[in-house]
Amino acid sequence: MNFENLKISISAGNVPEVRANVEALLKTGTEPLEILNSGLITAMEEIGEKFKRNEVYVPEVLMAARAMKEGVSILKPLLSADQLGTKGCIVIGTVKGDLHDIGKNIVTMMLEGAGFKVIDLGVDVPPEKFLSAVIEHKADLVAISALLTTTMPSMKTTVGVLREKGLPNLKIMVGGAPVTKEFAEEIRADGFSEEAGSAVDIAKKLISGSNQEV
Ligand code: B12
Repeated sequence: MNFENLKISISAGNVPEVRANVEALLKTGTEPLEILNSGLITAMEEIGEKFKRNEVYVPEVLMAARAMKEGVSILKPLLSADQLGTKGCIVIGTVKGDLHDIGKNIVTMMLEGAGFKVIDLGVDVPPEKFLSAVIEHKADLVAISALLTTTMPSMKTTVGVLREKGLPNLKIMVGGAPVTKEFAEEIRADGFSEEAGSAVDIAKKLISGSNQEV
C-alpha cells in the first residue's frame, strides 16, 4: 500500500488533501490501523525528525499536526480504544505560575502523532493536579513544561510531589527553554529534552524500558 500522497499532504499541512487521501485508502480496503501507523504516525515522525534538524519550523509543525489530527478524526470511530492508545498514556502540563504553552502544545502534538494517548492539563498546573491526573488515567509518564526561570522551582516541587507518592512505574520527563540536563538530574526527573522531536524518542524509551534518559 502506498502512503506517499498521504504523507505529502500531512507535511504540507493540507487538511482537505489529508481527508481525501485517508478516505481513498479506506475505499481501497486498507485497514484503519495501518493508515494510522504507516501513514499518519510515520508522517508526523518524519516531521519530528526534520524539526530536530531545523529543516522545518514551529508553524510547519503546527500545520502538519493539525492536518494529522483531521486524519485521526476520520479513523477514530473505526479504531478500538486499545488501538488508539497502544503506546501508553502521558499526562502533560505547564507548571504552576507559568502560562507559556506553545512549546508544550507542540510536544503534545508530536506525542499524539507518535501514537501515545495524551492528557493535556493546560497551563498553571499545580502539583496536586498532576498527581490526581496521573492516578485517574493510570499514566505511564508525566511530561512537565516550564518556560520561566521563576517557575523552575515549581517544576522541582511537582517532581517531588509525584516521587513522594511512590508510584513505581511512573516516569517523569521535563523540558522548556530554561530547563537543562543538569537541572533535570538535580530534581530527579527520568528524562529531559530540549525540543519536541527528541521528546518523542525519550518518551518511547522511558515507557518501553526503565532506563534513565537524563
Ligand atoms: C510567547 C511568549 C509569551 C506568551 C505566551 C503565550 C503562550 N500561549 O505560550 C505571553 C505573552 C503570555 C508571555 C508572558 C510572559 N513571558 Co514570555 N515569552 C514568550 C516567548 C516570546 C516565546 C516562547 C515560545 O513559545 N517559544 C516557542 C516554543 C516552540 O519554544 P519552547 O516553549 O522553548 O518549547 C520547545 C522546547 O523548550 C521544548 N519543550 C517545551 N516544553 C517542554 C516540555 C517537555 C516535557 C519537553 C520534553 C520539552 C519541552 O519543546 C518545544 C518545541 O521544541 C519567549 C521568548 C523566546 N523567544 O523564547 C518569552 C519568555 C519565555 N517570556 C518571558 C517572560 C519574562 C514572560 C513574562 C514574565 C513577561 C511579563 N513581564 O509579564 C510573562 C509570564 C506569564 C506567565 N505567568 O507565564 C521570558 C522568560 C525569562 C526567563 N528566563 O525566565 C522570555 C524568555 C522572554 C525574555 N527574553 O525575556 N510570554
